[in-house]
Amino acid sequence: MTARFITFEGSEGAGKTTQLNTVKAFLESQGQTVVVTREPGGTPLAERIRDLLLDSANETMCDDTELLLMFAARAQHIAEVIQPALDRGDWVLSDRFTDASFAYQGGGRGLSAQRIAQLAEFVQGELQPQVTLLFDLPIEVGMERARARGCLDRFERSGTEFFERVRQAYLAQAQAEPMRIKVIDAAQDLDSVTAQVEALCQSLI
Ligand code: T5A
Repeated sequence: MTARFITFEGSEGAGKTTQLNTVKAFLESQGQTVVVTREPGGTPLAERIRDLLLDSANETMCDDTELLLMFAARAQHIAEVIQPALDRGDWVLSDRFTDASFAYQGGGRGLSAQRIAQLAEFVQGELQPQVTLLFDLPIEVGMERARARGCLDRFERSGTEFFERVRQAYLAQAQAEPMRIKVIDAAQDLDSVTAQVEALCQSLI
């Protein structure tokens, strides 16, 4: 079995984490070894960087610092978790990866895509997810779900316009790379979204 790297993307409250578990259950039912991880984070050091990034007290963080911290966490995550798992032949399911940097720091914050691509090349070289599930839904629906969970982090406090730019950047990526990025209609009820993901699972193996 070829090792597979699958990432889960979308704006806030899109249901990525919920559906990552659907894919994990499917792969394990097929006898596969699955490593579940997330970004920013996934290792003790990268989780500390995540805390800095999400802490709403860090409201003065400038956009370049945010971008560099995302890639610093990613470098650690690749070295410590993702690459070793792929080398072992395991599957890796990551709740977000570099597409999020293009969508949030590129689309949302307005940083240059070329600069982000340079960092991606520097940090990950040829490493790319083979499949990315993009959970797309109207911003208000996702924010309603996120709000229902409790207090909002530094990103979740951003305005609707920021998230609209994030959403459009994700959709543009999906249009540019239709073979890798599969768009899921995440506005539907849980059972319907799960059914869409289960249908895709069949094509993974
Ligand atoms: N970030 C990250 C960047 O800016 N750049 C980067 O490079 C990277 C890697 C943290 C933040 O970091 C930013 C983006 C983020 O703002 P995160 O931890 O993934 O990233 O944060 P969130 O996107 O905020 O994660 P959420 O947990 O809010 O969203 P999920 O995982 O998409 O949603 P999930 O599955 O937890 O579901 C949210 C709620 O909705 C319910 C669930 O039960 C849950 O309560 N739900 C549904 N309800 C109704 N219908 C459905 N279909 C539902 N699906 C789930």
